[in-house]
Amino acid sequence: MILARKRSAFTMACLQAKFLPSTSTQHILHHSQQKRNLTQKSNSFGQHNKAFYIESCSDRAAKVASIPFAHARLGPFFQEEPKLINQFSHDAFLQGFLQRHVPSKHLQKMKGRLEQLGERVATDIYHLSLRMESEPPRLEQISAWGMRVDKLVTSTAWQEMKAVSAQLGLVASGYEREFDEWSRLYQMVQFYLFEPSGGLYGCPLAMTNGAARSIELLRDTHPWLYDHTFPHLTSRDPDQFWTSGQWMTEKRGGSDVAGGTETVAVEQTDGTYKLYGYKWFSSATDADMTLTLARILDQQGNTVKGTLGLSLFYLDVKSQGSKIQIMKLKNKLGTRQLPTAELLIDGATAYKISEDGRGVSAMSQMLTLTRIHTAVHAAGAMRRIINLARDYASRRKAFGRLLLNHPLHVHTLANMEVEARAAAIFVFEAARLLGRQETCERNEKLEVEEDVLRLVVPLLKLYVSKKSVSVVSEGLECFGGQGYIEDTDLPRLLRDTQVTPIWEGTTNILSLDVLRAIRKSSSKSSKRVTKESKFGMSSLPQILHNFQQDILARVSPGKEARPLQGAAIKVETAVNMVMRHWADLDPSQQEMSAREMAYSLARIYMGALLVEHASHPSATSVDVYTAQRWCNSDLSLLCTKGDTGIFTSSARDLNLELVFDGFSHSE
Ligand code: UCC
Repeated sequence: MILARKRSAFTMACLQAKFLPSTSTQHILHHSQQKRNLTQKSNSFGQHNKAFYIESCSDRAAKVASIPFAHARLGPFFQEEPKLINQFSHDAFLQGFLQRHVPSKHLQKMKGRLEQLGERVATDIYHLSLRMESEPPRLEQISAWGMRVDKLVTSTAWQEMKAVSAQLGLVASGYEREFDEWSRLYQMVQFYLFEPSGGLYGCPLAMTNGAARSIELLRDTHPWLYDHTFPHLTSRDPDQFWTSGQWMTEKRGGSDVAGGTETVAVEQTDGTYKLYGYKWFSSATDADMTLTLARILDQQGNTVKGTLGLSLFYLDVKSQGSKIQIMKLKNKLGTRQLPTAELLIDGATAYKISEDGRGVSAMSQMLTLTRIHTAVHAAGAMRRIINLARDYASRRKAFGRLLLNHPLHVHTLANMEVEARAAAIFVFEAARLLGRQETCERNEKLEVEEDVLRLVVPLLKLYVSKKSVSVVSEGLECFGGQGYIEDTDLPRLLRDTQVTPIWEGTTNILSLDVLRAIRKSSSKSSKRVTKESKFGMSSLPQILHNFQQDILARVSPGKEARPLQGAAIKVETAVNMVMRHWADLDPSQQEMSAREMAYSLARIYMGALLVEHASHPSATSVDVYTAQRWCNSDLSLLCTKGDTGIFTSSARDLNLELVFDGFSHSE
């Protein structure tokens, strides 16, 4: 910049002193600013000036070269772009979490590997994802000679990402269990770093991870399935590695699986089944295998309706030929790298791997994994945009100062940072709890944690996904107009995170899943907590009771530490208020307020995690400040909104009137 200014002053002086009258000098500079080249200038100077200029300027080439606008025609100022640097070594919060939880015998090895991954996601893996974005999959349905081929064409970058994923052991690390109960935590941290640079390959990997866990659980009952698939799903060898699909969604609806699944399974004499149906949203159409739901057709040609009619099937996709036809590729807002398709299944051979009618239950393990993955993707997107925006704040000057010297800008970034940390700790804790469920000996503590995890998974998925859209959107704003420009690769982050509140269960569906888990727990009367507790709840379903106790235990040390006392008490007060409020609602009010209930539980849980983190001896003042900021927000939305009377039956009627005002509707 300084050099350019000096050069510009020098040119001006030369021109004024030696060659041109000052008006002509102004003329030249004016035209330069208009970004025209010198050929154009000679036309616009007029014949007199042109002749004078050419005759007088013996060393014209040198002079021309020194005019700042003449060479590049772009002007002298270039904004430095935000730099993507090692995504692990600069993540103080993540490192603090690992330090706190992972025993020293594992920590150094784990950190060493994550350091390497943090570098690769900022370099070669990221570059691969850019190619994946610019070379989206396409479908060749008819060959040049008129044959129906349904050929899915993916970019070489997509295929390379499969190999990279296998080599990194992104799925394998969850099953090798090298880090014992912290293996899932390690795996999800790998994904946390990988997702924003993974070109959506995290989607097939999520489903593969879910399938691997489902099949691992079937090891004793279906050893042939385990032996045939598990080594491939968890392989680090790119030539051996398989991915899996998760075919749940059909034309009649993505959420209402029980009501919408039309695919039927016809038993064959050899015990296999032939499937017939139409899958509306197959996310990784090039998967090697899939798990899918279907209804068994009995001898009379009837099926059982609802959940009880659904069974789970294993299907080897690659060997089906024309029995699986790709009808079309989906044209989506984001996740454009992913070959998402509509599939017609016309007699594909499949194997039943659940009891009759237990398909949804058998698939729930897979859902647990893919929902955690979705939240990891969302939390990773928040981290990435903030990292870039933070870097940019140290490079971008506006109104005479770097952005980092504008308190309003930094205040905005700090708000985002608190959300991102809360999301990250939520994800890490869910992964830690999952790892414990999978590897630790069962005892009372683990049973309580199982209840907590049952609630945590939908809460995590619904809250973090929803929040990521607003945080990433805010992040784009931090770059001004550049945040809206495709070449920067920033808008992709928003497009690719907008999917997270939608797939794997929308916000409302997951809020209802929370309600379903609570009600299922209530119906187990033997486990119902009926004693009056010191918090005044007369009968809280066991799962909520366990959740509440978990929260209270986490914030207890914080109550002893002065700077955290206020935050800890806020969490404690909120959880008690929410439980009391919820217990007073009738079933229809509980349903209507399910989202506010879920938001409250999620925010309380995140508050408890941040307070717990900040009360650890190794915590920093930033950890304390993060917990304080989080806990100063509304943690008990259910009560805040409920107290306004918004969940009453009259409010329900008014909602209908408001929404359909001026719009006639049946029913
Ligand atoms: O496939 C899709 C796209 C894949 C992309 C993956 C990407 C991952 C991203 C990675 C990052 C890059 S999307 C498909 C999305 N579809 C859904 O998520 C479905 C949404 N709908 C639901 O979640 C519903 O709530 C259903 C289908 C789970 C509920 O159906 P039903 O028929 O009403 O089920 P029930 O009757 O409530 O539950 C049947 C059994 C019960 O067990 P029992 O009979 O023992 O009481 C439930 O407790 O299943 C059990 N169950 C569960 N268990 C149901 N849900 C769960 C659960 N979440 N956890 C544990």
